[in-house]
Amino acid sequence: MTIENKLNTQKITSEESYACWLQYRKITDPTLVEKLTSSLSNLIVLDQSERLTAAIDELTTAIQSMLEVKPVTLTELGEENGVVLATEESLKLNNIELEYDVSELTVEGYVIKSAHNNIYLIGKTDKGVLYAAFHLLRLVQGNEPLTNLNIIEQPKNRLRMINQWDNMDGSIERGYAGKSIFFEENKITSNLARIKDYARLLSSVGINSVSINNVNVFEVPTRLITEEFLPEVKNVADIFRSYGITTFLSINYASPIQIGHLHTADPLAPEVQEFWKDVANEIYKYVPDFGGFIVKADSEHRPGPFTYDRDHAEGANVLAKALKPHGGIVIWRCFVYNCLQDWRDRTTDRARAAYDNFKPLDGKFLDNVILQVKNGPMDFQVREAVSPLLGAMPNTNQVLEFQVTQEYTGQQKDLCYLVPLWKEVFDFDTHARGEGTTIKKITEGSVFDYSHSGVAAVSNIGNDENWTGNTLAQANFYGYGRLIWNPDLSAEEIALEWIEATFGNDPKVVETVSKMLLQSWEIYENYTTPLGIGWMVNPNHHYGVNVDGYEYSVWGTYHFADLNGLGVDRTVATGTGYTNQYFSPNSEMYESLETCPDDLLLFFHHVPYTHQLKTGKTVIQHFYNTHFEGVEQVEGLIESWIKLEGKIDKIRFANVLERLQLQLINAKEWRDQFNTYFFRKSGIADEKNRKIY
Ligand code: GCV
Repeated sequence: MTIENKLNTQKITSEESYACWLQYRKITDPTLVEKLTSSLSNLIVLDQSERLTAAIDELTTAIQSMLEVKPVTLTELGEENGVVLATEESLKLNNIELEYDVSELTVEGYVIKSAHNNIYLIGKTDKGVLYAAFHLLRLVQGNEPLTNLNIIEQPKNRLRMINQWDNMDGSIERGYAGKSIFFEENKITSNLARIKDYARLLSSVGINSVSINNVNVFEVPTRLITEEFLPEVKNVADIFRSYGITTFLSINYASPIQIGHLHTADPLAPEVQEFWKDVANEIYKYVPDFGGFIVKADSEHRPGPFTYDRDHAEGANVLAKALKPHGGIVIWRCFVYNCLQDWRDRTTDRARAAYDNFKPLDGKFLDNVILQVKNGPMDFQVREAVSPLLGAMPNTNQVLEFQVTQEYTGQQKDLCYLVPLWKEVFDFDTHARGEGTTIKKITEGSVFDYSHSGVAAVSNIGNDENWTGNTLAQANFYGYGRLIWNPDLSAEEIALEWIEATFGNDPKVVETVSKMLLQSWEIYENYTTPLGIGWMVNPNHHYGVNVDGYEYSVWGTYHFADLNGLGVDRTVATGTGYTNQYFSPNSEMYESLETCPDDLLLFFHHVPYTHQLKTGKTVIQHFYNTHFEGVEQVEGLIESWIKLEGKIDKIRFANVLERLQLQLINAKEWRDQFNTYFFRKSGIADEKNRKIY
């Protein structure tokens, strides 16, 4: 039996599993309860809107659950003190003076302020008020006393998006937490309550956009943009809107042929342009604030403008023109490469593809097009170089793409907290405008004059009771939202917030889970593919070790291992020339064997097994060491978790333990197959004489 079939997905109902970080557990300390009750018993809401209703609902549910008091909702300021919810506009109308000029807030910003014996939740708009309400509840869950509050928050990134890869038959591409919550049997779900709970979770961490269907759009979902499905898309969009979230759809580039019955999808054909205009007009009748389209074109067998000898700017602009009058945008993915390339030809390099395809088009896209670029040039490996396309197109809007779903990082069986990886990407200095041009500054829109920028990521949720399959993978969902709101938050801070909201404040639980999360990326890398080698996964499903594996490596392995050495020579001097896609001094740093960082060594260079790393170890010895250590570390994770028995409810405890045990099987398989393979290739024994099978 393979590991992926061993998972005994639990169908046991558990409120804690479902609630994620919105547990709102009862507060037991009587002094704290008294203080909080006096601050939170009245909710005074000075405007009316769907989002303010959502904020009031959330506060009411949470306060009732934590303090066992149902707060009273009032609509004007009077004798009673409490939590005041207001926008900049209503603050003015009510002549309320706070020691802060609210007009300075950006459009989604908010202030939480103690003043005049009230707690003010003030947003530039009602969206900010909703975010402020979630922030206040985060403080209460973290046992903060709520005195002298003076918090000013504005998101650093404008677009903060989640991409569902959900198919309309209910399956999810790269989904590891059950079926889709959006679709079943080629229809949109009737379980709108679950969509609402998803919207609450997204909004609580500041995510403001969602695309609900897979970027690989096949037959039925192609029709999502037609009258057949738009009434139900509207229902979903209505829910998201009241939580400050804009709805997008992925489209099939061949729609003019498939649903428009035209003979072409050529973006320059007038009838195709007409088709897209009509589609846009129809969509906006149902969803007046529709966000726009996500497009995967000319990649992995998907149709695109290349069929008509058009470039991607021509391809995207036809859609952008159709959406423009309605305020919509096109998010055009740069994951464009030829998956049937022959890898034995060493001048061919998949890593080069995004830059080679898009860099020459800089400035040719309309201003409501955003290019979505994966964080690495390959495909969400446990470690890759940062994509050189990010920052290389000063005249074209860009959005960075992460993957929260753990396709190549353990598939929510193995523990892998991804926030430290994302932070490394954000902090990478591209040098695009000299030193200090970090990725986070580019996505924040402070380097180039972008009209749109931000971050998107592939979701990791499904209809499992706990949303993410592995309870601890909820930390990635939470962490993604919090980090893209503010990329300067640390991975530790985010982990602590998540743990306290999810499991409570027991110091032993907080300390243990935090340590487990923070070590987990390194552990996963240790027993899988260190030194930037990547891949070596089973074809198609991508879980578990396969030394020569991966479906698109039929032309030869991705790692080029032979009797003498391994790694991909991406240098200008002797390899694919990829290092040249970086700005100086990164290009020189990666080009030279001396300065290339060890953790990306095999991503950039082909070296002998005896090559000495900066630690003094050889590559082969490093391989043996990390693989033995990785397995021991997983055993350590299990020991740590077992010590929490009784401190965490049984269902979540068992859920994580079951996954950790599968992780151990996986880690051992990786260790044994990986070490054996390289021992046989290199003929070099482990200097510690450990058993290699
Ligand atoms: C949605 C990788 C994944 C595919 C995914 C693709 C993409 O190749 O394995 O499942 O397709 O990336 O990002 O479009």
